[in-house]
Amino acid sequence: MKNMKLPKHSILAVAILLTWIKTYVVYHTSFDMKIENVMQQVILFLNPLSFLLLVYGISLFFKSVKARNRYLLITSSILAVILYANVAFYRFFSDFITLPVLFQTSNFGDLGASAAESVYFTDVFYFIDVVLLFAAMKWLPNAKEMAIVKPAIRRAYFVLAAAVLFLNLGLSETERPQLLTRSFDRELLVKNIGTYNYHLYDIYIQSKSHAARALADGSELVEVNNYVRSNQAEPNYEVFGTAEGKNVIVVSLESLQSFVVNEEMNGEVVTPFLNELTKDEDTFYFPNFYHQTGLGKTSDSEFLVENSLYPLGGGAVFFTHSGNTYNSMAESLNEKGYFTNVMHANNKSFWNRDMMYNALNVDQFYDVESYDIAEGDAVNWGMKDIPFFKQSVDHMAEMKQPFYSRLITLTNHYPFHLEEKDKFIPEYDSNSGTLNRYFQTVRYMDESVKTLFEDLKAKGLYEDSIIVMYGDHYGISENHNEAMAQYLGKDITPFESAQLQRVPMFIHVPGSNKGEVVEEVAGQIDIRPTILHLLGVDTSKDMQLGADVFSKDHEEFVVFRDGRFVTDEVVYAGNVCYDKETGLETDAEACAPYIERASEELGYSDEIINGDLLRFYDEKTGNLLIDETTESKK
Ligand code: GP9
Ligand code: MN
Repeated sequence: MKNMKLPKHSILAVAILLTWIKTYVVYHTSFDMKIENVMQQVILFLNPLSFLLLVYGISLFFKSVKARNRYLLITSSILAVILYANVAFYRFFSDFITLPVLFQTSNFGDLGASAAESVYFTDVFYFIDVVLLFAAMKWLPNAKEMAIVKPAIRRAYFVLAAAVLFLNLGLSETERPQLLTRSFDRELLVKNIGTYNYHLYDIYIQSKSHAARALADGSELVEVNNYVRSNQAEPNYEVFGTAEGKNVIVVSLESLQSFVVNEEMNGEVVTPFLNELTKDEDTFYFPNFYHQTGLGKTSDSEFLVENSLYPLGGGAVFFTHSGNTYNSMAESLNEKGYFTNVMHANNKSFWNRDMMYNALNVDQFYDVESYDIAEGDAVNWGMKDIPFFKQSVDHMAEMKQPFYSRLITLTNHYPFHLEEKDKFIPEYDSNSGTLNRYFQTVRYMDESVKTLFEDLKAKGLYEDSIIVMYGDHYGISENHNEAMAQYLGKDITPFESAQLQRVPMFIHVPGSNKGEVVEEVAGQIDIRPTILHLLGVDTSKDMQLGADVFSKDHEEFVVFRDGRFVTDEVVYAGNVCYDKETGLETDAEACAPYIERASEELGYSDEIINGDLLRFYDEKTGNLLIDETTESKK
């Protein structure tokens, strides 16, 4: 061994290789990550490398052997502790660590108790790379030699590290577009960018929102409060309280847009059951209802429903602000004695739901673990909607009443795949496979909603419940404009694009006999006050930007998250003012007064979220808590 000529920096290479291989082995042995194809496997293998090259590479700047080796060992140990902490955490929570978890003191009790139980003697193997590195330093002949590193070599090394990072990000982007901007899920992040990079990303996201929060002192609320109060809508007392005490079932209809409702596709009815509902005597149907989501998609729509505030313009608020104080609909209904819950047969960490639901005071989250997904019950993104509804209603039958359940469907999700037996109508015939299949999955969704109603009746829950259903966001993006133009028989102008953001909304009140088609222009932000008023809950103190759609004061003015807006007369899109009736460009004057209002309203919402301002607000009294004593209300 003494005579062997090893490369000068072999100890650096050894450190990188050991941690790299160990991390990859740990991915497979200690986390349950679903790897669906070879590319995902390649990314998983590659993903620790860029970070390891970078941190261990810092050793190239050291001038003494001792300091360099100590740095390598300490780094290796810290990384081993981080990875191991994730392993131990995962054993209990099936999730990766995120900063807010460490700072949420309420979690600590759980963490401590769980940690003790989830440590085994064999866990020393998670530190095997540290031990081997230590051994290598002792026995590798040149580990005790110092090589002078030329700046050019060092530069080349870091260029290589950066190249690996970009290769990694590039491959991930093809596997999962918009991964970093939308965040999605911790598992997806770890799968794609690796545990270590994931922690950096997490620190970045969390510190950004912490900084804005630290600067806010609550004085910002005065102006926001004035705006909210001046737009307050008085309840309509013909409707107010008509569903008092009933169970509330809110259904998020994945990717459902209004353009399929009451329409046909090549002679096939697409939504037969929903079409019936639009004419039903117990159903209010809103054809001029718009989604207001941003990058957070489904989760943004949930945010709108729970908080009657806008989601954020960049990133997903479920990820960036799950540590905020909120006065959610779940919280209001909790106080009225409701058992509040969300049902969604997906990983609980998806969209950071587990964290956000805590912040929203949701009593229980029925995630994928609460469902029995038999062979053939899953397609596309997960459990099919029909069995999902069935098992959800089974859960409801066990609940203490009244309950507020939010159900999130999944089958009608891009890329809209279905098994043959679930295709009730043929595909469409455009150049877009996505749009062609969309009609089929929507048809399946329609069928699933029908079964939901039947299941509720069968369990005797129907009469005592109200059912609110809304499309969460668009399903067909502008990439399919040509195909959409073929289907709609008209060009997709910015006006049409805005109109395509209509999603259906239904409020079904069994036995009410008051059902009608409500033409009012409204948006997802209005769902909360509308439901609360139906239940007879006062919202006059709520810090909200939506209004009860049944109220005479409800304003026909819907702001999209990207600043477009729609009123009863105009549509403002692509910086052009359109006449709502004709779809033709109209006098900019007609839009002018609303342009500022739209950005003002979005701005207030952003202020509330970024400054975590609801911690300075007492929703019971409507008082602003703007002095030191407020600091304790976190
Ligand atoms: C996943 C579901 C779909 O849990 O919410 O997410 P989306 O991509 O529609 O936001
Ligand atoms: Mn969705």
